[in-house]
Formats: sequence, structure tokens, C-alpha cells
Amino acid sequence: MTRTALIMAACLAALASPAPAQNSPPNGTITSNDTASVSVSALTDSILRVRVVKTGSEAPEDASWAVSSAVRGKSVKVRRVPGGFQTGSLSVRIDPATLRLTVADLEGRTIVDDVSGSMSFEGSRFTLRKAMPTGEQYYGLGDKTGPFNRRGASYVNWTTDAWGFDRATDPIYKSIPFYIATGGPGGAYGLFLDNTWRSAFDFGHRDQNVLEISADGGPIDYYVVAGPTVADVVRRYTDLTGKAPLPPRWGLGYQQSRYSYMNATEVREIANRLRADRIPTDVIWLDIDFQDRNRPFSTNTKTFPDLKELARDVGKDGFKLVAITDLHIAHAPNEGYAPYDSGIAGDHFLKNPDGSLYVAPVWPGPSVFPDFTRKASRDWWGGLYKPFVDDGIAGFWNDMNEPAIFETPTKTMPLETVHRIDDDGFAPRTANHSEVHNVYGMENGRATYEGLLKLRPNVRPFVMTRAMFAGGQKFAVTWTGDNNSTWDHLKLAVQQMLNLGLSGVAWSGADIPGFIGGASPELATRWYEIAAFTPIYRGHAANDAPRAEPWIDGPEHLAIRRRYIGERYRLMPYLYAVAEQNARTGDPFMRPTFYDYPELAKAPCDQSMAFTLGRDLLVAPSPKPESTYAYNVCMPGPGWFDYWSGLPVLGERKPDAPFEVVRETPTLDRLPVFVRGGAIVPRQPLTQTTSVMPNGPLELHVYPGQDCSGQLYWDDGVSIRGDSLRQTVRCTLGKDGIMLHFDKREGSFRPWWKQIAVTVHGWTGPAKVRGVAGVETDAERRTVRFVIPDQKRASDFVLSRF
Ligand code: NBV
Repeated sequence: MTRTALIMAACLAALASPAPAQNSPPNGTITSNDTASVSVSALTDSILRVRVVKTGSEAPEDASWAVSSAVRGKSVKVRRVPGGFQTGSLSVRIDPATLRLTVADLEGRTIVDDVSGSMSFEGSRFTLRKAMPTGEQYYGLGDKTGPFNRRGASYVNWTTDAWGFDRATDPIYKSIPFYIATGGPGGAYGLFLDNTWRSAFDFGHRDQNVLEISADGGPIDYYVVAGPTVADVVRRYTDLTGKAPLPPRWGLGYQQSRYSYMNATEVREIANRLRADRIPTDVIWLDIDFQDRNRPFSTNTKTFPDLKELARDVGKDGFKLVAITDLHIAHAPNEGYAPYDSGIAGDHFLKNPDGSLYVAPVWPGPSVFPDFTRKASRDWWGGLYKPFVDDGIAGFWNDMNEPAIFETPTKTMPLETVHRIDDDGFAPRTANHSEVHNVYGMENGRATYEGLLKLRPNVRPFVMTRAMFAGGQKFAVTWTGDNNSTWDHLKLAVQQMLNLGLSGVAWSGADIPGFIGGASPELATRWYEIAAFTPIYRGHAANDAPRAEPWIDGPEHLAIRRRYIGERYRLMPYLYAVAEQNARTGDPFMRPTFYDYPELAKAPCDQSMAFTLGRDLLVAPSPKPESTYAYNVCMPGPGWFDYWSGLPVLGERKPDAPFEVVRETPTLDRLPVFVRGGAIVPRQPLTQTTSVMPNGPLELHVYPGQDCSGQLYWDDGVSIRGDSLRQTVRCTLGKDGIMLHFDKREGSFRPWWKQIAVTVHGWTGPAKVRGVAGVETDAERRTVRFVIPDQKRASDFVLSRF
């Protein structure tokens, strides 16, 4: 603990006294009255931590599954003002009589305020109440269902196996007690309740002006993350809970899955068909049926006689294999089942209150469950991957980790089940499942991630998890679970992924074309189109659903799907740079339109399905994806381009409106995608997998406009420590042409391209580039194209009409 944190803790304990009092540690304030003691401390100028202790209660330990001790230990010195303090950007007031906490910006605009009766206690339960200014909107809480903007809805955080969920189902798989409010007077802010117990967020459902945050137990320990923009909040929230490490580049490729490919022959057939049909693909998934009697870490040697050979053979064709490894270990004493035997020997499984082993049914039948809250057990779990890693399995899938239990109405384990927490700055102690439930899945993902890192220290782990708590992005990517093949689910999937991105989890996907039921060919095709622009691009379907591979609806649908999958591969240099940006900054790659363009928040279009991919691409499916009616797309200002034709968009614009409106009439083979004027988008020639070298130059598409720039980022795609390259390319518009400027490249990685093919869009008339031969213009497409050698140094190219 840092010195400041120590002072804070001491003051908190001392101040559980009834008379109103205020105490002033260097980084905040502690205020108490006969109800509670409230400590507000500034971690940074824009992040406040609030801890409340009921009068007469003991202060809880300073520990967290989500926020590391290094981050919790941060502090800035604050300036004392009457009734509170100021940081470099926030003004904090707390009323000693009522404990009402008000956070404002330095101009006095309220960011977040308590309402009267701001907190109440009932046994171990507590409720906090915040004001909901008119017009403020709420996002986040991970992949929760309901309306995209959560105003008017209420939610419970309790990770739950939610097979066949719909828009009204709550809770589902993840518990991320973090929301972002935007549209209030002081700008956007985020609030993260660092409490793992069952909690609830009510966004004006019970009382339309009151946001209620409650939990069944555990500490009142929350963070206010100030903006003023939504992007500021997301970046700061990921400063708090951690950035997602960059996964291997193949994770951005198309992935083919099914519950299950039943034998090695079928896996080979799928691989062959994908290549024969020229459907670019990087990964084939092995679901539970590859195992012996559904036992994790086993293989059915009758149906998969040689996993290593299979991985090697499909690997020659550019495929990786990802295998499922559920957390329920078969309860199989004296059967020579190594995960059970070694788990028992190391005492790694959860216990009943009487000390006996907790055994409950899941896929393998009676099962036992690792205690992922113990470091020793996580280490043991991580070691179980060794044989698979040795066989060349590239990535792993942690399903059922809510944890799901069969034959019980609660769908999970009894709340009295005993965990033995032993790590992470927590005092070693037992804890019951009520406290651990919501972090259990995340710690499962963590054990897998850390285990893989130990086994292959310089290879980026690829782990996919279903359950997660706040901060889970540090260990695994995710998907939205067992969705349905319906149009509403396609819409829900987009909104779930957007809200996940705002909750720190940029790497998500939804099963294409829905896990349960059969999709109509039109729905499946549309799903393939939209998902091509989402982070994880995986086809997956249930064992009783009709086949759902891209080819099953015939050549016309396949042709469209292939084109969109191919487009994703062509966009790989752009996607990869956006992914790397996420690892550095926390910016999601799939973003609500208001993320980069707050002016769109008030635009008169239904933007519930629109999103940007990075800052520069606007993907605009119909807000009613099942409908053939025309709809409006709102674009931030003039100067945008149609991604497919490369032509400037001519939208309608009211005088002074900060946006432009374009009308789209849906056709099945077109997903409207637009490019920001001012974007420079890198693309590459089509490949069938990310592991082969594209044949031809890197393509740079320049869409002239304001703030004209693009990013190149490249590396070997798998190593954690290794060379990379990073380069900014800019353009400036002059009267008679355009100057293209390459900044000096950082890093020494040698990329696959030797040349760069530049295409400038929106060009009319003749064109000349000083020092470059073979400049081609295309009057119809309004482009100029020229090829130059790769540019490592700072360089300029002047494109002019004369
Ligand atoms: O492992 C089988 C499935 C899996 O395909 C799906 O993606 C998971 O969400 N799993 C759930 C368990 C059975 C679901 C009926």
C-alpha cells in the first residue's frame, strides 16, 4: 500500500464515528456522519475512487479482482476548497450532513450528483442513488440485452448461462458493473462498482429520475471516471481495469465452428471445402465432441485418432485449430483421468461447507470445479494445456464458466460453496460462492491465459471466454453466447458488441448466423456482411441447428458471403492497426457513431445499428435489418465517400447542421459502408488466410478531406516481444492538388510489401506526380492511382493537375 492509501485506510477506520466530520488526506477527503463514512480519493485528475463504510462496520480490505494494486495505489494531490476539493479537472463536494456527493467540472457543470437519500443499508445490502438528468443516456454493462441506450431499464449482474436468451432476458453471461452516462450537463462519465456480489443497476426504471445501484453484499467501492467525451471515459476505464493485449493476427481472420465437427475426417472436409470454395479462413474450432465422454483435456481417440497430425495437416493449408476446454473436470476417481487425479492431489477443487468435495452434473456427468481464486490452482490449470500446446492447438475456448451447472433451478452452484481466496492482495481466507460467482469465469480465463503464457512465453495467447467480470479483457476475447437465428438477434448482437466495447471489451463476436434455430438464407447472408466489420468473425451453430457453413444456401448466397469475408481480409492492414490501437488506448474497434462523432448524438436518424470501425469507416445497416424499406443514414458532416464505389457521397444537409443525411434502399448484396473524407485506409491483396504473404503492393486509399491521415502498424502477428513498424501517412489539400506525406517509420520490422499502390479518390481531370511514372486516372471512378516503392523515411509526393 502506498503512503497515501495507508493514511486513507487509517482515517476511514477512525472515522466510523457518529459526529459529522471531515478529514483531509492529501489526495481527497473523508467525511463521516452517523450513517457512514465516505472516502473520496483522486487516483488521477479524472478518476475518483469512492469508498463507503457504514457507521459501526469494519472497513473492508483494500483488494480487487478488477483493479490492480498498482493502479489503486495511484494518487494525485488535490486542492482543498470549502466542502471538498479540486483536482486538475474536477470539483468534488460532499455534504457532511447528508453525505451527498457532487462531482462537477471546474466550470461548475455537474457531472454526477447524488439524490437525497443517496445511500441506504439493509443488512449486508446497500443502495446508492444518483440523479438522472433529462436527456442523459446510459451504455455499458457488457453484453446485456434490452434497449441499446439503457435508460428506463434495470439489470442484475449475476453471470448466467442464458441459452436461447432474448432481448428481455437478464441476467446473461457477463457481469461488468460499469456504465457510461452521456448527454448530461458536465459531459460523459463512467461509474464502475468494484463489487463482485450480485448487484443491480436501475436506470430510472423504478423512478424515472433516479439511477439506483445496489448489491447484496460486499464493499461500497466505486470509481467515477470523468470524460468529458465517451472516448475519454473508455480510455480511462481501461487504464483502471487494464488494456486488452493484442491477440494474434489470425484472431481477426474468419473462423469456422460448429457444435461439433464430430471427427477428424469432418474437420479435414470442412477445411478442404473452405479452400475449394475460396472462402478465406484462419481457424477451425473443435467443440466438446472431440473429447472423450465430454471430459475436458481429453481426446476421443476413435474419432480424433491423432490431433497433432490433424493440426499439422490443416496447418499446412493455413488453418489454426482452437479447442474447447470447459472448466468442469469429470469426477472420475481411480480412472486414470489425469486432470482429476492431479487436481485432487493438489487440492484444487471447490468444497462444500462441510469440507467435502463439491460435485455436480455438467457435460461429463458428475464434475468437480477448480478454485480459480487460488493462484496455486490457476497455475495447475494452466499446466493442463501442455499436451494440447505440444500438439499444435493454437487457441482455447473456456465455455460454461458462469459457472453453469445442470439439474438445478439456479443454473449454478450453491451459494455456500467454499472458495479459498489466496492471491491478489486479498487476505488468504475462505469466501462463499455469493462473493466469487461473478469473477469465477474471468479467473478461469485468466488461468488459461497465464498458463499459455508460461507454456509459450513469446506467443500471444488466444483465449475465448463466455463469462467475464470487469477487466476480463486482459485475458480473453469473448462472444455473446447462445443467441438465436432471428433478425432481432442480429440487431441485438450489434448492440451487445457495441456495449461490450464501451465496457472495455473490444474483442467480441456473436455466432453467425445465430446458434439456435435455422437462419433464412437472407438473414445468414446479412449476418455475414455485418459481422465482417465486427471484431471476432466466427460462424457457429448448435448441434441440432441446420448446417450453417457459408456455402449451404447455394452459389448466389455464397458469392455474396465470400465477397464480404474477402473484403475483411483485404482490409486487414486497417483492421490490424485499429486492433493495435485498442491494445494501446482502449478505444474499441467497433464503436457507436457518437464515440468519434458526438455531433451525431442528436442527428435525426435511427442509429441503433450503425457503428464505426475505427474512426474512419461508418457501417450503416438498416436499423430494421429485416426490412426492405429505405432508411436514412446520418453522416458527420460533408465529404464522406462510399466505401464500395470510392465515389464522394452526395447527401442532404440543412444549413448549419453538423451532419448530412443519405437515403439507402436495402438490397441484399450491399451493406452500406462509408469512409471519412480525410481517411487514408491501408488494404492488401486478397489472401485465403492471414498467415500467407499477400502478393502485390500495400494499397493506400486516400480520401481527401480535413484532418487527413492514416496509420500503418504491422508485425509478425504472433510474437509478444518482437519488431514492429508504425507509420503515419498524411495528406494536405492545396489549390491545385494534394500532398501525400509519409512520416518517418518507427520500428524496424520488415513488412511483406515492397511497394505501395496509392489510390486517391474524388479526383477529376489530369494528374501528375512529380518523380513518379505511370500515373493512371479513371474518370468514371474519379481516381488517380500510382505505385511507389515502400517508404521508410519521411517523404512527400505531390499530386497535381499540371
Ligand atoms: O460446447 C457446446 C456449446 C457451445 O457450442 C456453445 O457455443 C456454448 O455457448 N455450449 C454452449 C454448451 C451447450 C449448449 C447447448
